[in-house]
Amino acid sequence: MTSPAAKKSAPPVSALEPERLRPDFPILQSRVHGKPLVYLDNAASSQMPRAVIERWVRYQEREHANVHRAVHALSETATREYEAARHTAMRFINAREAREIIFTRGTTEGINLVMHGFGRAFINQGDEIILSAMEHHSNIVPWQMLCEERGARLRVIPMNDAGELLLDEYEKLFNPRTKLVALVHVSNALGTVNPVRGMIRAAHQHGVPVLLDGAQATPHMRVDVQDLDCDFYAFSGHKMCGPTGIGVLYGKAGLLEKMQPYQGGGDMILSVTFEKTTYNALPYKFEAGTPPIAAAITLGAAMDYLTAVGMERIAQHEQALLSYATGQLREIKGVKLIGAARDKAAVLSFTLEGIHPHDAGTLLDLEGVAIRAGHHCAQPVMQRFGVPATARASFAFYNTFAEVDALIAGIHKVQKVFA
Ligand code: 7TS
Repeated sequence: MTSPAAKKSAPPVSALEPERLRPDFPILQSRVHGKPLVYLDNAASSQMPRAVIERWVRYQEREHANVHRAVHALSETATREYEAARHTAMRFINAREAREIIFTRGTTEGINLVMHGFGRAFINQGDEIILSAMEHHSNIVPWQMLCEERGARLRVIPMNDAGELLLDEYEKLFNPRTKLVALVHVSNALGTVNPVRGMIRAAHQHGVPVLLDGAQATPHMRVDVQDLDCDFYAFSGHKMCGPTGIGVLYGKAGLLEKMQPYQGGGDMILSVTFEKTTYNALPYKFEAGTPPIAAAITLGAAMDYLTAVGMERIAQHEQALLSYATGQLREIKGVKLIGAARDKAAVLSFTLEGIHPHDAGTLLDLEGVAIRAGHHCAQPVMQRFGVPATARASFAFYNTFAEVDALIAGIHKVQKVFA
């Protein structure tokens, strides 16, 4: 079914040709409620191509052993592949050294690691942490916990009605008590791409380090931590065609070295006596216990896949999807877009007049269209825009213009049901 709006503007042509990549993704061939799956919940988690799935299988079938301990051949293979994945991650975000790459469980754990390792060491009574009004809960709650423990406080960068941070207000928040800026690179609820490079420069002029939450950036654009000059960068594997249970925390080596370990246990030590333990070198100091070996190696394969497709081409195609979908949504009466930043990733948060986002999501699902409805773990964003929840369509490079049409047709159907 094609909507009246869809007929008006022909889909643009994209250099990426997602139709050629889609056969790589077994799950994209599925049907849901008898309809072809239109997967538009990529900000929550993206899908995995066969080459990445096969990397997991190959590891389990032929390479599995514990890492960094045994002298036998399998353990050496597993260790080599695990460390190769670290190097892949280093190249993917252009870190200087492999020891600046710490494998974590995901963005959430990466931020919590910085809270424990950096926050507990350097943030005390009366100190301040700057966050933005569009943070995901995972970049709010850990800092709130630290503030409660230490008697520190949060300062929040406000945003305008388009969902753009007010940079003048940001500059005014700095004072000698400011100890950290913790900032989302790309908002999951609004799609806003924050001008982080300039914001980092401003923080550094005050001698304040910056942690970026890159969960929604690494799947969609080329990220260069040296060019950004961020001090920490956290992201998740499962949003970038990798598995769940794995993510990366990048940190500048000089800072990581000054930090306390996050967890204690095996692998993170050099020597242990009942009197004293000395810690291992980076990055192992922050990787206590048996790491998620299979997941890390598979994430390396996901990064290789994305690199082969090309991050620039991915960004360009997703921008074309965004502009096509935005144009179509704007033409539907009763649709209100939440988030209209000039620099935006392919996330469309919206409300439908008189229809709860959960009802819209449930009805769209019956059409095979998977979106997310809710507060997107960003309740302060919902409060800022005066809505309890939004419906959110979020795109990946494998999405097509025809899938945008299916979303639009689905929305028309939802409105008809509620009319
Ligand atoms: N930061 C941002 C900006 C996110 O979008 C998410 C997950 C996280 C942090 C946490 O990542 P995790 O892998 O540690 O869970 N965002 C979403 C979302 O938008 N819908 O589901 C999860």
